[in-house]
Amino acid sequence: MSTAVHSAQELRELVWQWRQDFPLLQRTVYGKPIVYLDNAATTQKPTAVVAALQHYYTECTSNVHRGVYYLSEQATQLYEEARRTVQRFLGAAEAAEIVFVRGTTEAINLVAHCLGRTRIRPGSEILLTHMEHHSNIVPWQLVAEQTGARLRVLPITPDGELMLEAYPELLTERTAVVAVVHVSNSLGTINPVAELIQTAHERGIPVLVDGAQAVAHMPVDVQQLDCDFYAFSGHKIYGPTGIGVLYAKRRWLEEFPPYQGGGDMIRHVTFERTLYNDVPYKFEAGTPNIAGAIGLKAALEYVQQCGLERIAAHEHELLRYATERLQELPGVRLIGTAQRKAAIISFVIEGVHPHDVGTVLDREGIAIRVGHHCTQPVMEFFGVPATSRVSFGLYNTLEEVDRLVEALWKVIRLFGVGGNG
Ligand code: C6P
Repeated sequence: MSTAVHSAQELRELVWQWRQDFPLLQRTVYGKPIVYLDNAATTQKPTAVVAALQHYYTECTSNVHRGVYYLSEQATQLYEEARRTVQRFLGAAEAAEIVFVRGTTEAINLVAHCLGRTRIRPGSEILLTHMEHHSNIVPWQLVAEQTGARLRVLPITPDGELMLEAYPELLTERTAVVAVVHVSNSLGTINPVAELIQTAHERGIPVLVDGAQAVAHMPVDVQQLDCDFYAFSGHKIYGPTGIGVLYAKRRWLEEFPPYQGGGDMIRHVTFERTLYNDVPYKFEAGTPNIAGAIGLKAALEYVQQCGLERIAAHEHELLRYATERLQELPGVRLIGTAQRKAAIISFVIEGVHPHDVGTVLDREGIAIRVGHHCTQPVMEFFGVPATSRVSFGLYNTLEEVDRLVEALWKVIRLFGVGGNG
């Protein structure tokens, strides 16, 4: 099937077809058809992913890289095919640059830990941005404490964009690494990561990109970006929980010491000394999430079959329409109004706590996330304790946006916002 971007009408019809692939979307909550708008937290799973998990568990359960028997060879083949699928999906130069981990959080911890042991020294600087998820702050803080390095932070603007003019001065001869989110999970901002990487590389500084909120919403090519590290989670791209990916250029994986020790990451062990396995296995200690990797392969194939350009075009239309409609509502303030945004809208309603918004919406069958979204520095910047956040996936529709707006009117009337009591 061609993945060329279709007309708006064709896209809408396709979305109704895609929806059939997600059994959960057929269910009701409180007697109402579910409207699932919390895709940044996790996505629903298509039947292809559930079938891939079931196939592994019912047909080839066995461990990988260890057995000489048929089942184990089959499981190993599926697991390694999954690695090659991720490689192609990200445009990586070789499958050995794909490390399976639990998720974005573990991928970032791995890089922080390893850089902490190889490159980060007392006085080193770790450059983050003000819009990072806690997963891309705390691991670096831990490393800074251990090594005597310090964190530096690229500020953001009131629109929720990076203050790019401040970037070059923040890159010094002490900067050991730049770690930046591709798409902000609380603001929706798409950051110009290719430019940030190029500027850092001109100074010989490696860059980690947190792609947790990007890969399901736009095509990503790590060789084009030229990032040193790219992290994402399977469960945010229609795959299983507990599986994620660290892409790292081979030279880093060769240079890094192992992150964890255990089975499968070794070549030879004596009590005196251990010889480590080749990359990427050096970083996959213990029995991996075999089913997860196989499920992730099915998810990536599913997304590619839908077409990331088409998904992006459809979600852009949802974002445009929802932004327009939310702005019509009294007392609504959008948090994050960047020029380039993906699939996420954060907002507050004057005088109403986001938890109340979430609870009223829940009774209408609408699932959104309320809270600080693990980005407390962002909340502090905007002077709010929390926001309500709507985040789209490929299966959301304009009709669902209408239901959201209707439910928000209920909130507005219930709390008498702007005299609408
Ligand atoms: N954000 C959200 O509702 P894990 O938990 O490892 O799969 O992903 C962590 C993570 C890292 N970076 C970004 C930009 C993220 O959005 C997330 C997860 C979820 O926004 C849960 S807090």
